[in-house]
Amino acid sequence: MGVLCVMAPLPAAPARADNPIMQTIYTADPAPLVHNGRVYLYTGHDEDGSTSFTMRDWHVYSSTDMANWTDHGSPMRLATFAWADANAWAGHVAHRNGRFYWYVPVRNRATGGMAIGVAVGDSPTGPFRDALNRPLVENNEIDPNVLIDDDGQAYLYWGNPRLAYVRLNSDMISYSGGIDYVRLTGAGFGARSGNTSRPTLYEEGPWAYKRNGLYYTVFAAECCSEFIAYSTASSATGPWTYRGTIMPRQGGSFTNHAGIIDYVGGSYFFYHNGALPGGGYTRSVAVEKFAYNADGTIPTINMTTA
Ligand code: FUB
Repeated sequence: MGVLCVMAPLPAAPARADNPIMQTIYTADPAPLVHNGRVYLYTGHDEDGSTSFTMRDWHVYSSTDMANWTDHGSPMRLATFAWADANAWAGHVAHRNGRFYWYVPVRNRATGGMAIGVAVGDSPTGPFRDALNRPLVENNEIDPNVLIDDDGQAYLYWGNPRLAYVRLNSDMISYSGGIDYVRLTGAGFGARSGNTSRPTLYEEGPWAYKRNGLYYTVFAAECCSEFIAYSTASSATGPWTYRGTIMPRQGGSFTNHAGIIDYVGGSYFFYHNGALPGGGYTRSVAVEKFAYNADGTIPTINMTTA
């Protein structure tokens, strides 16, 4: 689809263009959220000239028509988490209790390992503050994603190389029980070929959600470069069945990262690529409109530039 671009300094202002959505800064790791008739798009930010991951803040955009986007600036950065010192990587925002919970992986200064923090805000555009002043989860893995099931149970998934989850309490900033690990099997997540320590295609970036009674986990597969694949299940904890590729390897970025929403009668697949001049570490978020097949499976989706 021909989409948009934005970019206006604060105060927020609308603008329009084509894929990639933002064309004046590099953005990565899209996490869309539909709230009160508006799409909020949370992204990471690759800094100019990056030759490795140089990511220090996150950005927020919003739209009511998927064509004109408003830039809400950068309401959250590494400094939001006093215990973090690097790697403002792929996050996810969930809405509950009238609040917005932004889960992000960052490097813990004390351990040097990755940890998942959670910030909270009263508005989808912030301000956000560290909800705990310490990590929520610490197992040196990345890419948190939340699914709130119909019975109210919220699950926080994350992981590279494993796929882990915990059951969040209703306060969304604590969890009960220990960390569970999804059994990664070829039937569940696709068999990986070649000599590798990873048994399946699953690499990172889980995007778990429920639609029409079916649970989906969309994920970045088989780095590098990555393609986007997915699995489905009849419960939030599996067992999962591998369903194949959604987005093939395309776009000149060695990573990809998906987020999916339904909005005003359409379904939208967000991802990132290397469409803007730069290199593998200067990525850009884009979006494609698509339609689910009648059986709930997802068709192949190709990247577009307009
Ligand atoms: O943007 C940093 C990392 O690259 C993310 O955490 C991964 O999902 C990959 O996109």
